[in-house]
Amino acid sequence: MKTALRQAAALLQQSERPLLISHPRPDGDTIGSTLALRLALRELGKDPIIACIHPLGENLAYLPGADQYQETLPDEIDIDLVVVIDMSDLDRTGGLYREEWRDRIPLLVIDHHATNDAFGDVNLVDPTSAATVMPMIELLEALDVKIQDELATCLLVGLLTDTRGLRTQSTSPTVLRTVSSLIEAGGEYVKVMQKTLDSVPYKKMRGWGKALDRLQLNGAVAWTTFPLDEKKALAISDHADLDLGNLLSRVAEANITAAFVEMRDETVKISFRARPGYDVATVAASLGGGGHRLAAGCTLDGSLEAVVDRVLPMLHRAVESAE
Ligand SMILES: [Mn+2]
Repeated sequence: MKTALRQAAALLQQSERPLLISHPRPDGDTIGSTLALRLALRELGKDPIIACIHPLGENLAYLPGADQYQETLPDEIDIDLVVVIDMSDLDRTGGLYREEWRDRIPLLVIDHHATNDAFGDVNLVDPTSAATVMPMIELLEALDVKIQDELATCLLVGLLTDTRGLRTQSTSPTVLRTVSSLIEAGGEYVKVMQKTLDSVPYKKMRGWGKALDRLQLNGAVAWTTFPLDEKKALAISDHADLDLGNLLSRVAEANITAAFVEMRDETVKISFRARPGYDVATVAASLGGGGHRLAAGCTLDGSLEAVVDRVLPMLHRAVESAE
């Protein structure tokens, strides 16, 4: 980490026009970390470009600099460094990264996923961190940037979203101390809680209503489905995250939950959640997906019904094997 930190800081110091990329279906960590780095680099007199192939949700669009995001990049682009943020492999740039850059422009990776395969020229990756925000803070300190006000708010967003409001297993004393110091530095904790975490667009909540109407519980497995026609009726796009996985994870009687969402390309996207002591990573991996023991996912071909029939027995076996 220490060498990577020094090298990462050096890359940013040498750069004049870095391109910062956030991952598709952007969450608070990729956006908060990117916007914080953008503010820091501007303070250092640089001219960073920020990009993400999908638009930001309303719960992130209020952040400083959010309106500067580009969804596509011009063919001719004048950059001297690429920084990819909160992603474990290059596919996660959603196609924004160009292979032609590989030999001429350095690639800096800032991330916290255990599955990160160190695909950059410099990899500032800390798999023990609750969010990418944590290595980002170390980097900003190495760059001698003062963390305060708007910048602190951006960092709070990443930390508060990746810990789902400080309730995940990753919420360590260090995380809580970091949140405290970000608040002391002028980060707007209540605003982030209100605007980012406790803010569900009306049509998304209507979607939850439909999904919850179909909620089923069998033993310790709870699940629901979200068919494409309902998604279309509510004008919910495929990249809009319904976040059903986290919603279902709260069913008290369930140790494993699954949300089956029908996509426009005739696949079904599944979000799995497990209570501590149970494991959905193995199920997801056996279906070609990935993730962590407590939160994982995959995408399968087939009709909603067929996929549900195929996957439910696997979830019951996962419950049994943990007991
Ligand atoms: Mn993250």
